[in-house]
Amino acid sequence: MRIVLYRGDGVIEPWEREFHAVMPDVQTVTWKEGELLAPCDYAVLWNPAPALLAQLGDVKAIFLMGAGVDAVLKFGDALPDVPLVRLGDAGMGVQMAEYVAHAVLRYFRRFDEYEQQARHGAWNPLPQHAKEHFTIGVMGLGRLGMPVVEAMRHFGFPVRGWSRSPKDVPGVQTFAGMEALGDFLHGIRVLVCMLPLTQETTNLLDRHNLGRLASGAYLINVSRGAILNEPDLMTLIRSGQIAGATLDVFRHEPLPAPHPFWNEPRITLTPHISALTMRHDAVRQIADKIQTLENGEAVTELVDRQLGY
Ligand code: OXD
Repeated sequence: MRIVLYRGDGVIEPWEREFHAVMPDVQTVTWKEGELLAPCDYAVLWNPAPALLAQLGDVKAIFLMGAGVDAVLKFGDALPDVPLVRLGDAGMGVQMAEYVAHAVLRYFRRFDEYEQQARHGAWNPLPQHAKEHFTIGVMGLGRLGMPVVEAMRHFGFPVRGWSRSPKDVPGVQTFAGMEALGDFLHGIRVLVCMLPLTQETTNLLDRHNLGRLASGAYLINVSRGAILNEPDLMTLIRSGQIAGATLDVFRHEPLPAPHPFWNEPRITLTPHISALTMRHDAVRQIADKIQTLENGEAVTELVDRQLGY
């Protein structure tokens, strides 16, 4: 069996090593711009080049090395008509839960304010926030959203969840669809965005929707930067309507040097690290799914191109 491995960032060697360890009988193939690809059974990709995609019409499936599919679906009809499989929770769910729990607790226990105070030599205990008024709203209740919901429940926060289609989650007030978005957002203290980037979610977090949160709310975005209207967030932060944000993803990555987010102390930035792909877990998962497909069975995490995830 031959598998072509490709990443837009060129970091292929560690993936090749992992594939050889997990699937010793498989021949891995690399590809460079301008080359003709020899026939392959499967493709495993991240941020693919259009010229490679154009040569994948005969593979049995394309696997992605991550959970997000926007960087591939943007090619539309140029994407070969073969099954497209995203990564499931390959060690990413727990990392998301760690990242979000850290950010929420930092705001809830006012560590952000204590950091500022300490810089000015101020010893000044602040009143505690009341947990019952610190509602956490999680947008996206999929494989990566649910560990976040569970972590928030573990700490005893009131939790709301919003998803495209109705979901029943014990102990969580759930809302579904655009018609319920206003009710979901109303009065939330910390909004956590875990949504996939689709036509519907692009710019969803704009001045109007963020303005529905509680006064002094916080935003945590760990999914895709283009879901957030960045100038609108700056306006709301400057007005005090939004007290702070923790952002791991941006419309343009790396975040450009002159971007106003860099100099805004109420925004905490990280370089798209909230849930790093664990190579070994990912390759194990892909290997299992290849076996499943070879057995003629259906795999999970098959991308629905209409829905966009
Ligand atoms: C992903 C990502 O989609 O790393 O997996 O953003």
